[in-house]
Amino acid sequence: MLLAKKLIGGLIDVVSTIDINQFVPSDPPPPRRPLAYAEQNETEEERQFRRVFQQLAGDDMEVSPCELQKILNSILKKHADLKTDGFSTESCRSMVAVMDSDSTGKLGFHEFKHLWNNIKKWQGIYKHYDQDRSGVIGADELPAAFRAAGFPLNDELFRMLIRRYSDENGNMDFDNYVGCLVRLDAMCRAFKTLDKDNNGTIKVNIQEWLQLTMYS
Ligand SMILES: [Ca+2]
Ligand SMILES: [Ca+2]
Ligand SMILES: [Ca+2]
Repeated sequence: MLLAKKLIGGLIDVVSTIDINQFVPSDPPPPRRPLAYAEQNETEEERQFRRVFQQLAGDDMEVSPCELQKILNSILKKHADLKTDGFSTESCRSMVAVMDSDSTGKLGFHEFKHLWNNIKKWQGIYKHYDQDRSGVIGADELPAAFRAAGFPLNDELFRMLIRRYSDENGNMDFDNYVGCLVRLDAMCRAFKTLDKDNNGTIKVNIQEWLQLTMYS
């Protein structure tokens, strides 16, 4: 019995090479606050950002997947050092879904700002870890870049992400990189929320599992 336990224990140690405590997903977007409260307590930077947001979001003050696509692709045009074939509709729908914490189907000010800050942070990492200045993150550059972003995955997971998000030469362009990180970040954040005792395992039922995986 003890031996069996030891064997199983050993096996689990071998299998779980990922330490949950080394994962650093971003904080969740803050809850929606009354506009009057938000405006009173804003820094000058936030006020400026809100003015820009108001222009981008239009009358409903929320950014739809289609608006997000237009915003991101118009910004990308100014960054010749980031190789990309443009953010796709599907990728923008997925990003809105994982950032939409109040389930409006669009991004409100705080949700958008949160996504924006993450993209800015990840763009810095992308440029830094694109060591051969090819404009894309090669398979050899990916582990260090993702570790810097707070996601120390194991080799198997990196291989899986390369199959899913990189081209046939193993290169990840900028829009695929952002799409991958937005999803990874959101899934890790959701996991940490469910892993209340922080032991690296969660128990979910089919409903919770589908909510987690299908709306992203
Ligand atoms: Ca792409
Ligand atoms: Ca929303
Ligand atoms: Ca590169």
